[in-house]
Parts: sequence; C-alpha cells; structure tokens
Amino acid sequence: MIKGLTLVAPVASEEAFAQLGELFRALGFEQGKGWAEESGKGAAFLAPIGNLEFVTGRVPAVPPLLIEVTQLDSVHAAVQAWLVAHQRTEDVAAKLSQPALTHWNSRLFTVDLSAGLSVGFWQSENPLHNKPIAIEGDLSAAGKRFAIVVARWNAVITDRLLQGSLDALARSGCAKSDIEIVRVPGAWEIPSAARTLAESRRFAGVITLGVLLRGETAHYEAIYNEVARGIGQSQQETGVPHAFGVLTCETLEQALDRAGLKAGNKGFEAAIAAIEMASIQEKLGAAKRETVEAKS
Ligand code: DLZ
Repeated sequence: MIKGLTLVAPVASEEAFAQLGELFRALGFEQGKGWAEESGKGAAFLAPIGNLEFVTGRVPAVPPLLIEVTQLDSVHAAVQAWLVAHQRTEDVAAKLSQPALTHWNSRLFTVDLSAGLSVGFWQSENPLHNKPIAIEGDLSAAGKRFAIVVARWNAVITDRLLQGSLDALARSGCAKSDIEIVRVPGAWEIPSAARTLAESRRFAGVITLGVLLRGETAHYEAIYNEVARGIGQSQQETGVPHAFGVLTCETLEQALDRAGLKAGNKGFEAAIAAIEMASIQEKLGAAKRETVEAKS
C-alpha cells in the first residue's frame, strides 16, 4: 500500500528555487514531475532509495534531510562551486562544513542551501553498504578537456543548449581553456566533426548539441537516425564518451522548454553525462591497467 515518501522543503524565492534545481540536477538527481499554479510551484527530485528513520537514544546531530551519496568529496566540491557561484564568498565557509567522520562509520558534511534549508550529504565508509561495489563516475571536470560540437541550425535553441553545457562544465571545475567549441552548419554535420575531435585524442569527452524539428525538417526520421547513428558510432569506435544533446522536437516551443525554459536544459544534462562518462572511462582504464600489471 505504501508508495513513497515526500519531504516538502519551502524555498524563499524564485531565484533560490531555480538555483537549487540546477544544483540537484547537476548532482545527478532524477527530475520528477513538478507542478505549477498561480499560487506557487514545486520541483521534484527523486532518489532511488528513501527511508523514514525514527531514532531514540543517541540522536545524531544532523539536519533532518540527509542525502546519501557515492563520491562524497566530488559532491562536496560541486556544492562548494555552487555556493561560490550563488552566495557571497565570505558566507561560503560558514554555510558549508568539511566532510567529517560520524559515529556510524560514515563521512558527512552539512550545507545551508537556502534560508531554513540545511542538508547533510553522507557516504558510508562500508563499501558494501546498501549495494555491491560498483565503479561509478564522479562529477569533477577539473583538469579534463571537453569538446562541444554545436549546430547553428535553430541557433536560438542551440545557443541556450551551449550555455547550459558551458555552465555545467564550469560548475564541475573545467577550465575555460580546456573547452573547445566547434560550430557546424546543422545536425547532419555533427557526427563528422565529433569523430574528428574524438580521433584527435585530445578530449575526455565530446558533447553534441543540435535541434531537429519534425514539423520543419524534410526526411526528419532519416536525418535523425543518421545523426544518432553517427554520434553513437563515433563513440563506440573511438572509445571517447560522446554525450547526446541533439533535441528532437515537434515544435520550436517544445525545444525551447528543453533548452532551459520549463523542462531543464538538455545541454547542461548532456555535459554532466559527458563529465560522468569521462570519469568512468578513466576509472575503467585504471582498473584495466591494474589487472594487466597484476597478471604480468
Ligand atoms: C536542412 C535542415 C533542415 C530542413 N532542418 C534542420 C533541423 O531541424 N535541424 C538541424 O540541425 N539542421 C537542419 N537542416 C540542416 C542539415 O542538418 C544540414 O546542415 C544541411 O542539410 C547541410 O548538409
């Protein structure tokens, strides 16, 4: 009979509401079904596991909202970057604690995200806690180079996608000088540029951005299939992660919604996927090297 848990967190302003949404998407939360009406709006963020915990006796000194994560240090870095971007620098240290050991064999840090909204992020020190050991990517782009291939066709949308990608890369610690932007005429040209960039071996990931509008594109299915196949093939054959940020929409309005208006910014999401995959590739490479060395 029970279906789920919902914690309602009031947010003081529209600006804080939007900024929190950006942070939670960047951290990898799945966006749930939000709502909007004249009197207010809600944004839902879903986590794979939820539990309501009654505690008696020794009650831990933690905020009531705790988010369990993997890669606590990367999450800390992402939260810190977000605070620096949105709050006064002098407030950051007061609002964000350093990760510290808890008495329940975990590490935890707390952050005041907005007025009255304090959150604790924690990670179990027990690698078998909750799930089998898995290799997972983190969201740090520091020291990695990324290429963005963006189509000029429907530039009013693709420029917004590009802004979203640049925003995600900057927040994840990628230096401006480590980003190369390549503008191509239309979505059709994305795969060949992506492939050339991937083959150069200079990039940890390639982010592809474009918009195909069904109503206005002759042979829409054929073009879309070829663009998707080309990008996928480039990824598979070069081994360099390619994030797919090519929107396929019925109308311009729908595309605008997905480029930052109502349904998130797919350019931002694509960049986050590229960052995560670049990290996974790095870890898989290291794991493979360790196996080879152990055998030799
Ligand atoms: C030709 C064309 C059409 C009709 N529609 C789109 C579109 O919706 N999105 C897009 O990115 N590009 C479109 N193009 C341009 C092609 O992708 C390509 O750039 C040209 O056909 C030149 O090869």
